[in-house]
Amino acid sequence: MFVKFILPALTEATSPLFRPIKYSLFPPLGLATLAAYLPPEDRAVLTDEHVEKLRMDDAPDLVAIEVYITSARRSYEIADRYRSRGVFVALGGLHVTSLPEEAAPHADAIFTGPGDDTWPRFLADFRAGRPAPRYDSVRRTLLGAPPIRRDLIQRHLYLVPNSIVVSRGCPYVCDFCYKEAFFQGGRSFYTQTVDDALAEIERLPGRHLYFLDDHLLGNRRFAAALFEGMKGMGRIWQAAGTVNSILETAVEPRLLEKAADCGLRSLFVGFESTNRASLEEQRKYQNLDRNYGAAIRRLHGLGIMVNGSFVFGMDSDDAGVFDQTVEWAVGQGIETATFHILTPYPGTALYGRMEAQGRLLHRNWDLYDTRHTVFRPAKMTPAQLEEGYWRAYRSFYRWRAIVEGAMTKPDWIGRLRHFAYAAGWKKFEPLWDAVLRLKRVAQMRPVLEAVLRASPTESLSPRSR
Ligand code: B12
Ligand code: SF4
Repeated sequence: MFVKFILPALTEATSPLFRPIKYSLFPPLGLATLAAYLPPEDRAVLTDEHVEKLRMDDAPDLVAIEVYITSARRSYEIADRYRSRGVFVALGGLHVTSLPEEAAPHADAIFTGPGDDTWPRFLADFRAGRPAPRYDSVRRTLLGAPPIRRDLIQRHLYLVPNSIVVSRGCPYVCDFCYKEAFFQGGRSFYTQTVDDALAEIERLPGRHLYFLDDHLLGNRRFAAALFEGMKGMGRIWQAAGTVNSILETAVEPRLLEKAADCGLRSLFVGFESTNRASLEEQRKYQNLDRNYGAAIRRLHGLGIMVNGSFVFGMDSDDAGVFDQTVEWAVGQGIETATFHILTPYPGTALYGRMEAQGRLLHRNWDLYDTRHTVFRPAKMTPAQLEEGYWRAYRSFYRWRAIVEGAMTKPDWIGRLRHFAYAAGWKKFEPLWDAVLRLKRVAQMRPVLEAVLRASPTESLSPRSR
């Protein structure tokens, strides 16, 4: 059997004029995970439209497409093309889970939730000649999952080919997050076994890893055992965690110290807002009354850089929120920031509320990319929200702010690392574009590793040298 896995891209990612580096960061891990359920005698191809041209003149027996909200239109286009030639098309992923009725007319079979239980079930049905039109995930476990088909990933096309997920979901429930809708009907937070996770890490070549788990520190016992096992592997890695987990890990088992000790060098932290009312509104209770400054100091003290995530446009946000947030983030010495315009994804509690209040401006999913205002904000106009969002990026990444942020670091190694990392992402975008066009992104990997490695607290983690 010939199975083709496709990750379609949103229009921007394939622009002939400018290619943002973010689309060449990570390979399609979800699809490579599904490909692992095929026996070796089947032929599998994995095409990521973000980094390569998609040809549709082939004749697979089965096409499996991962659908995100921003690439839904393109996904349906590709599905329709293959189906018009009689190819069986399976659609799954976050957006299909949110809106199965929208996806169904474009597919022979749709899948909701994680595919780890439904996909193997479907493959058996497909081979037997009686595939069902819909598969809903109910049995949630990663036990016994086969190793991801990394051989299908074209490593040289990505800056971070070693992305990895060792859990699914997250223990929290935030109003704007896709998570509750995606994991409806079963467990919404579960991990691999520590041994399986370590074995997957061992299989990855090179030094650098990026954990894409929503909350790597969510299960402390699992995380502690994982970090214990990673000691001595000589890895440097990045991941995501919540503010409370950073503060709470000061107590035993001193998770963050363990993480730093086995190579954690930068953490994506969901601060979301410095405004208490906004956090309450989004039911982000785990952030309420947390000392953000203390969390940042704790990370910096361990040589871990901070990528702060912030959301603008909550009902308590007025036009002052952009400057306040940037000023605060720069003053705290946060190295990189990711800003988002609040976006109600279908299926979330936020979407339900906005819809009920008649505040959705349109349902053009292409623009549900966290960079466009798609609802009517409470204390600003939609245009003010967009303008403020772009201004926040410009002010956070202006040279003066980068230097100011760097100068909050106590020593020159820390200052230089801050400067190189922050400037590297945003100030050299034309350079990244050229590197991508020349297909030389892999050559930039050692630079990323060197910046991450330049830890002011290297003495804390001798094994990571
Ligand atoms: C890596 C990542 C990216 C990468 C690249 C994506 C990639 N290469 O896969 C980059 C940086 C490019 C990116 C960009 C964006 N992203 Co992003 N990203 C992620 C992240 C962190 C991890 C994805 C991942 O690998 N997951 C792990 C794998 C194992 O899970 P999975 O992909 O979901 O696959 C499983 C199931 O979905 C299912 N499945 C998937 N496809 C199919 C198909 C079939 C046939 C079947 C049976 C099953 C199935 O089975 C798989 C195994 O269980 C997620 C958060 C998350 N935790 O998922 C956000 C996330 C997907 N991103 C999101 C968003 C909003 C964006 C942006 C719009 C943000 C922005 N402002 O730039 C852009 C645009 C994305 C686009 N191209 O359209 C949202 C998506 C919301 C939505 N409803 O679609 C998420 C969920 C983040 C969030 N918390 O809101 N992203
Ligand atoms: S903590 Fe993050 S991943 Fe978890 S529910 Fe909230 S926004 Fe989603």
